Amino acid sequence: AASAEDDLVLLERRDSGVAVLTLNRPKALNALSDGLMRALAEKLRQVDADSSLKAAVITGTGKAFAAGADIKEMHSREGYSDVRGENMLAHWNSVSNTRKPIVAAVGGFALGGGCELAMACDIIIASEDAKFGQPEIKLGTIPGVGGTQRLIRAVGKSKAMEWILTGEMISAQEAERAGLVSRVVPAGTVLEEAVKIAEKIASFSSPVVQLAKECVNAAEETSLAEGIRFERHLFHATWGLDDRREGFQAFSEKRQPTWKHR
Ligand code: CO8
Repeated sequence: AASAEDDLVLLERRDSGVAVLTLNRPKALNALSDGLMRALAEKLRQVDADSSLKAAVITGTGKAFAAGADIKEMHSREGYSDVRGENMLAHWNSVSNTRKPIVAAVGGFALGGGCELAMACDIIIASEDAKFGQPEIKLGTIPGVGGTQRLIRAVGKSKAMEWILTGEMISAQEAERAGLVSRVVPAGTVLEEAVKIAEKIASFSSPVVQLAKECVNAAEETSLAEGIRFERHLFHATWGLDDRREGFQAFSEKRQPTWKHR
């Protein structure tokens, strides 16, 4: 049965194998309430479990991708025992735990938890009107769902420190120069551009795509030598897949491969 919480994130299944997840609390600039994050976690679980879906796009509505965690909701919690007791932020791991690739299509504000959500995705495409930032310092707190860890990996120490310690907003163009986003596209086209990338990814063998994603992500957590060993194992593992055989066969026969596990 559909609940009100369900509507906080809309899931559209496209025939191309791409799921479009739309954050849908426009009146609050898609502030990421507990309910919204629970709905997002549930929809991502559905995407991972549905073999007809190969990749996902997460996008916002109107003026915002997401203007942060829900400040009013968080403010209602008093003290450490409240936030720890409720395990505030528990649903956030669902994004990085999703095995299928996720493209963030960011238009408007991606602030605080919104910037952290975009960074938990695999690729960020920004509209030219996108604004990123970690403004928590202005509220007397600090990023709480990966911002301090993911931003430094994305843009290096000096920029990460400046952005986190000043709380200033970052334009799409600066985010692209710094390597936070992979490209900037004209306003109004960000969702379709992100979907195109997701469709390209969805056209390849799904298990192979997921192995590649897992490998790239391992680089953020391991030493180089360990990461290279991990990569070698997964590379060898592709020899166990029909699709690896088909890809090589198609090349030698000068034809397009037909993936079994699309
Ligand atoms: N939380 C709750 N409500 C919000 C949020 C938010 N993060 N952002 C905007 N809203 C609400 C506003 O209160 C307003 O509601 P109402 O109409 O009822 O007054 C509505 O959305 C529209 O917003 P504005 O009128 O402010 O729109 P403007 O265009 O004037 O301003 C801004 C847009 C600049 C984005 C402004 O809304 C703003 O500064 N928002 C807050 C940005 C921010 O500080 N984000 C960081 C939040 S802290 C955080 O994310 C910590 C993450 C780690 C912990 C995660 C815990 C779950």
